[in-house]
Amino acid sequence: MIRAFDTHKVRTVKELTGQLWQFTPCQGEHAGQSYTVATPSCWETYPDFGNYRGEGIYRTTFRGNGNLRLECKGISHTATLRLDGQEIAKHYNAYTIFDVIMTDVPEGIHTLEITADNRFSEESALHIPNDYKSYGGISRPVVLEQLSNLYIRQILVTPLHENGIWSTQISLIIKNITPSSQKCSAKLTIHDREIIWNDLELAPQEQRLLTGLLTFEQVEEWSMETPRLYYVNAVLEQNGAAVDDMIDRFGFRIVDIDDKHILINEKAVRIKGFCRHEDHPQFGCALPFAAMAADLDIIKHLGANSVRTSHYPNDELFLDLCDEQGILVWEENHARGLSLQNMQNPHFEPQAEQVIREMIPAHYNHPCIYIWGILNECASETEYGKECYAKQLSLIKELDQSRPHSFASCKFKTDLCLGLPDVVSYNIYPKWYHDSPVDSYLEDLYQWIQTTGGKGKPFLITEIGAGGIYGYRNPYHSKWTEEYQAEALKNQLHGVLENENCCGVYIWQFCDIRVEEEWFGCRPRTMNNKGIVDEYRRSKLSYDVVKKILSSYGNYF
Ligand code: ADA
Repeated sequence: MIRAFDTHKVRTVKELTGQLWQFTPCQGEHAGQSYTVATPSCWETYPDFGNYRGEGIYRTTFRGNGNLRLECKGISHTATLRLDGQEIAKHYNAYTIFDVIMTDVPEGIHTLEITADNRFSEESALHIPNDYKSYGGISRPVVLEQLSNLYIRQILVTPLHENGIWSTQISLIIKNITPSSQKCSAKLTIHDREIIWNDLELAPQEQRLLTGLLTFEQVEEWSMETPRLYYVNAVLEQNGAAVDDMIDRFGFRIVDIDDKHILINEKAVRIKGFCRHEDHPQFGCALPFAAMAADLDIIKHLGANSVRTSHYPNDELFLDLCDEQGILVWEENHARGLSLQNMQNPHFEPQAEQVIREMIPAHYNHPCIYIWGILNECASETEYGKECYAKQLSLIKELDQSRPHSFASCKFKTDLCLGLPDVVSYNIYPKWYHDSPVDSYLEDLYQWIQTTGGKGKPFLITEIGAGGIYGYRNPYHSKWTEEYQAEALKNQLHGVLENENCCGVYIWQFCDIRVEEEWFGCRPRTMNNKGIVDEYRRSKLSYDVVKKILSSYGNYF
């Protein structure tokens, strides 16, 4: 399953994953041997490859000809693509979509090779040994599309609501992929409205931006309670015949902030969420649809209304599910805990910027995303770091003025960047990493934030939690027991949710996850054990405690 809906009716789309490919590791004791594996998948789930760090070549064949578009939704973490032995694309980062256009492909059977590489090196500034695993493999779908002479590259729909009237600002990008000029017309439809652009002529290889505004009399809003989705359908025609199309979904909802709250359609929402890694003992980071849906069932059952995609852009199919179920999403670019030295790696800024430039257009239309985050717990206590934060936050605003932005800090009273984001967000661990009383710790931090650029901004706790090893229980409730975790979370959640200065909370974290031995080998089980459920989604004692507390608070202030 690629998406929760068909994104094309005219353009033919064929998923190349969702079947067996050949896999050949390039290093290690099995180098050069060929295996038959299901895709999408991570090689850490194959026998003998549980800890393989290196390159792996995935191979498949397909019949095709003419103009083709290949889209990779996620190759972890560095990809090199070859068609019939010729390199056609390279891409860094496991969590963002990339594509390659191949023109005039001769008729026949073609061989596609995708080399995935999950090694750490100076060239990889974002995938580094960390408190989550950089898996290896084809972790999200690979799709082959048949194109004509022109195609639709992107549709962005920005809902507007003024004087009680809903409208949508449209931007449509089309491209001529031939060496000759092409005449065409374009039509875009939403609900009972349409825009037509006639008599277009695109020069060879020209990319054209088409814009427009549609106004509506009667539409239903998207909200957590009534997540009403609408389709946007764009078609390109040449000589009266449809030659390409694109379908996407969006919702009529507006995100705003005031000096204390995040507002969805002018209602102050109380964020009650979980930080969630894409991680599973059976699938690595390549969770199939049913596993994603099962995670969301648990999250809803726990009384939560939001997910933070810690610490990278998520699979768009997961976002489709959040759209359909009214679950708010904080999505963030890919970074966790990068030090000043990490941020001074010359590859850091271009790689972090690339993730933002790929994440926002690809996920722009999802109504569930209410905020963009960057650079979780990076060096925001340094002047150099502040320059990086400022550049990336302004890039987000350049790409999307319809949503607030933020970043999750762990720098307590040393952060230099709180004047930059729309929403001030902190990761705090009273009762875990330090024994401070939650209430006074939180109030002390909030008062300091008022003096250092955070005044007049919503204040969000983006992480709070404690470790609890599944099955470890004792009458002393010692640290790492399930009892200790439940008591700490009870204390922490009441402290945050009863604080009138906080607009909400994300619990760290939804489930236990694998961590890199290279750095977090000290963690028990080489796992981050702060999940409310363990890696197999088995409830810990904190599950019922968290459910009771979250369920006792409504979605709005
Ligand atoms: C940080 C970090 C998380 C995780 C957490 C923890 O806040 O953002 O990714 O590492 O600490 O478990 O300590």
